Amino acid sequence: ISTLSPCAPPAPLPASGLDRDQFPRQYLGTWHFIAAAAATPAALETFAGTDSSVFHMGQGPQPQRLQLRATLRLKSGDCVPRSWIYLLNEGSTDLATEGRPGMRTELFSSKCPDTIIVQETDRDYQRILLYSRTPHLADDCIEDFQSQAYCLDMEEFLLIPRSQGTTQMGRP
Ligand code: MYR
Repeated sequence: ISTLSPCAPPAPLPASGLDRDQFPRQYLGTWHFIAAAAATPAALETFAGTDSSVFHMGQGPQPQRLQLRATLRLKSGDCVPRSWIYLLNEGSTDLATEGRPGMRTELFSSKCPDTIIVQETDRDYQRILLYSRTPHLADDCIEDFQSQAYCLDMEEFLLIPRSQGTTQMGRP
């Protein structure tokens, strides 16, 4: 062994002392999809045709439900709307997806401000995704995400291109 490099996986958002006044409120609103990482290419395949994508997290009709809407911009230039309902668990920052019983979404803090790391685990894949409040993110923030992914043995990396310009919510 030559050098032991310090390995730091993403830090989970602290669930202890979770304040329902603050959470999930501070994460509502617009997020831009920046990058994804996984151990296998198959886990990232769903994003392979994706150009810049914008997500909007909103409060559902009941406080324990969140509504996520997305406009995915494809490399072809087409925009595809998507939506999900997340169910909040009492005392936790983990999210369940309505209609996807095997799927778990966990939230992690990232070192850069105004970014969040989301880990998705389903029966057959696990991946981490980086979102930012701003469409462009400094390279060192992206590199930092990538090294956290390496730490989790996720060596497949996908930087979401934005060759079609930024898509806008509600304006496909
Ligand atoms: C998918 O494409 O597989 C779904 C992606 C999930 C995107 C999550 C976007 C931002 C997350 C912000 C966290 C808010 C939690 C209250």
